Amino acid sequence: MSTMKRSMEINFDGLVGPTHHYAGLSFGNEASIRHRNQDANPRLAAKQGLLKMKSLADAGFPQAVLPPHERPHMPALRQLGFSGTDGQVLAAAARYPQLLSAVCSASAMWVANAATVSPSADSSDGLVHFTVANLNNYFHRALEAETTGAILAAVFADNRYFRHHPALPPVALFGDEGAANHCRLGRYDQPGIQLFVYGKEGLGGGGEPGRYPARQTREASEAVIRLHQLAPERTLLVQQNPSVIDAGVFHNDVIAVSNEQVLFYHQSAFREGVGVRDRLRRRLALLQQDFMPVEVPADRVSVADAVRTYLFNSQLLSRRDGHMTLVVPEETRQNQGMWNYLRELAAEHPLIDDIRVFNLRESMRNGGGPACLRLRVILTQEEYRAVNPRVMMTEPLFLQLNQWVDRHYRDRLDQRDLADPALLNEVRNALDDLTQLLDLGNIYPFQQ
Ligand code: SUG
Repeated sequence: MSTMKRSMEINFDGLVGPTHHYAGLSFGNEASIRHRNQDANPRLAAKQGLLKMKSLADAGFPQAVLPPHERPHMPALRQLGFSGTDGQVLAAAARYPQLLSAVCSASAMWVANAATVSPSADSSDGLVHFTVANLNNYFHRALEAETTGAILAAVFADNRYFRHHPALPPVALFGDEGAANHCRLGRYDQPGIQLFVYGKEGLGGGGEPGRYPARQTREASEAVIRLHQLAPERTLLVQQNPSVIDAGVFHNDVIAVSNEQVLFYHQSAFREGVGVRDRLRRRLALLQQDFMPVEVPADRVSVADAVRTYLFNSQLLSRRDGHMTLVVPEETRQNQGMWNYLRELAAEHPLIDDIRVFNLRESMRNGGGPACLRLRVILTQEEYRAVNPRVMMTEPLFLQLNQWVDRHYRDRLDQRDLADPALLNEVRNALDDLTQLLDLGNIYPFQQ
């Protein structure tokens, strides 16, 4: 096979925005609730993310960056009846702290929820498909869809290769959380199997969690399968175990991660248990592809510990030598049992032989680990050349973005700062600079 055809996975990480704070907005995400109203450090948060991007780029993994969104989201406040100057709108909204927090949330950093992406090897029209996630379970996240669409269109602009679908209708029946509930198995340059993991059936039946919401519906996943032109035999739709959602696994990527032929997951992740493994193996065998499941038993890692440490919210990345690196958050190293497990895994597994640890504490305190912060896109060389090159992480871009963060970000932010009109101006100035730095055109409401 010629090198022209070689495909790769690029991780696009969300850059943390200047209004990063802890508002307790996501019921069912225990870290978000636990850290509500604590002081946040947006500057540190952005730098922790940048460091992960740069270290992985330096280690040879293709890495890119996606910009934050405009917050406070003034159009949303105006739509809700706040009026007057921007300062007056903010002052009036400050009387509703949760609402103001929602329109200021930097949640767009968790780009695993930005969209579902299917590689061209899997789609019947041979294009890379993107469906923006509606994230309609929570108001603060539902605000992301429009700008996410604009950003993806600016980064993947060439319609000879890329096909963009707008978010599904923003109603409960079609709750869609993007790639966080989607795994792909198979070699990058060959047709693979896409695993869609839903939390409940929107029309009922099938059971659902009792305590916490199931965010992804089966109906949403089915719509994405149709939009992306995926043949039914190349997909698998399975239900998340309702009891793990009730234990704080609000997205499937908190309990499972895939890469090429490997699926690394907890024994309790799926409602139908081992059946998922057997079906995946059969489907991959039909494509003449291997399957290497790593099922972590409950007596080795409890679901509670998985949620606390984010073991499975890791990135499993292919190296050029054919082996894999597992990227985990610092919290896994702090837990002795978890760390012992990881060391054994790396010593014994034929492919996963390298563990990299990152301190992502600012994001983790809102329930966002390494995998939440990235959107994976599998591309051929030709498709890769059609991506906006300015978003690729390089030494100069890393330095520029760090300086940009130093110039524009505060090192302390809490709920009371959000109504400050100076913050709005700081954000707009920062984003204006950034769109130029990354050559994105006008993607934000304030630039229209
Ligand atoms: O949607 N947290 C995000 C975390 C998303 C993690 N992403 C993945 N698992 N892929 C969420 O719950 C908390 C915001 C706050 O409370 O301030 C928040 O939105």
